[in-house]
Amino acid sequence: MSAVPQTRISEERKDFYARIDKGHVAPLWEVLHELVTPKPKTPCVPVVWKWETVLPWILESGKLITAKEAERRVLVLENPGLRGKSRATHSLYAGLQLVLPGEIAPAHRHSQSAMRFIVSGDGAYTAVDGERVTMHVGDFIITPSWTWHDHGNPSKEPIIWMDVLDIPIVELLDAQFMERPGVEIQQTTRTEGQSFARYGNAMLPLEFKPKGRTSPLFWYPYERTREALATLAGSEAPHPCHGHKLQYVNPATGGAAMPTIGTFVQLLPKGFSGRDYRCTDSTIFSCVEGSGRARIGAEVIEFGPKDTFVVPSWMQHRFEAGAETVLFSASDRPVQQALDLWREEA
Ligand code: GTQ
Repeated sequence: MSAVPQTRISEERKDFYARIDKGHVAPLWEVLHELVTPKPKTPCVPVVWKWETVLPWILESGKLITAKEAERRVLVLENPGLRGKSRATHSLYAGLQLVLPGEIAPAHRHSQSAMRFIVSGDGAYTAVDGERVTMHVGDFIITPSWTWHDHGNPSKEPIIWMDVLDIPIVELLDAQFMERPGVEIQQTTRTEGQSFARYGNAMLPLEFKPKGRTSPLFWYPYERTREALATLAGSEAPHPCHGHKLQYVNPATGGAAMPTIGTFVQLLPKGFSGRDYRCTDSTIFSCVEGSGRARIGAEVIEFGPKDTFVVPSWMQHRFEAGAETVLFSASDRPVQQALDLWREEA
């Protein structure tokens, strides 16, 4: 038995490995300790993308290529432990997308699910299967798997949002599909606000039949989110680790709003000093308001408005907030929970 790394391998074993290697066979005992570990072993590391650093690059990208030519003009947020893999965490892709005034990002659809979290700008739209929604800072918007979507900016200012997609998960499963419809802008078939009227008020149409696992509500406006957080902050004690934290849900099921991406929002009161916490879902955070510090293992990440940062799986972390702070976050928690893998420790 050698479930621990072997320092010296005998000539006899080397010879054996070489012979079976030719038949595409390998000895488990040389790699078992890497495959089945006592705790999560992730290449993902803590990282922050400061708004002041990335904003000039995003705007510069707007001078180099149009949204139409790029199809999606996005700067990918690559985790330093996963360079070249287009991933913010091991399981999720994240990027910052720019659409300049007057531009469109042409329609397409793919099996990957996408979510947008609006970081800067006001008045651009995204269209999902025939319904447009106007974007405002702090809005959380879903593009469900295999739904047609195009983006446009009829406003006078650039719009920038964070995309999170389950690209690595779909890639792992070899289930990628994508299609272009042959038109750049899809026809609108529903009035803006129709889905919100149907699904956004704790009511459902009588004839409602789910199309899939993704929430039928695809726009969660920050105005409502912020109001909910303010009411909670004014009426209950904060959780010792999370402050006042809510998860975005599918109103028809009470489950996560998306099957592969869990989404959350939390308010840390001014002066909050949280307790240590860890969970198995590596998480991407976007700071909406306020500022503070995330102590992640031995690292300290300072964050302010519009900064994005990552907390890797199973790393102890705690939050401190200088001012009243709102954090949006996204992770693969629904996947882990569906597979009975998710763990947390406070
Ligand atoms: O807006 O459809 O950041 O297809 C990456 C791939 C955004 C999108 C991304 C995409 C999109």
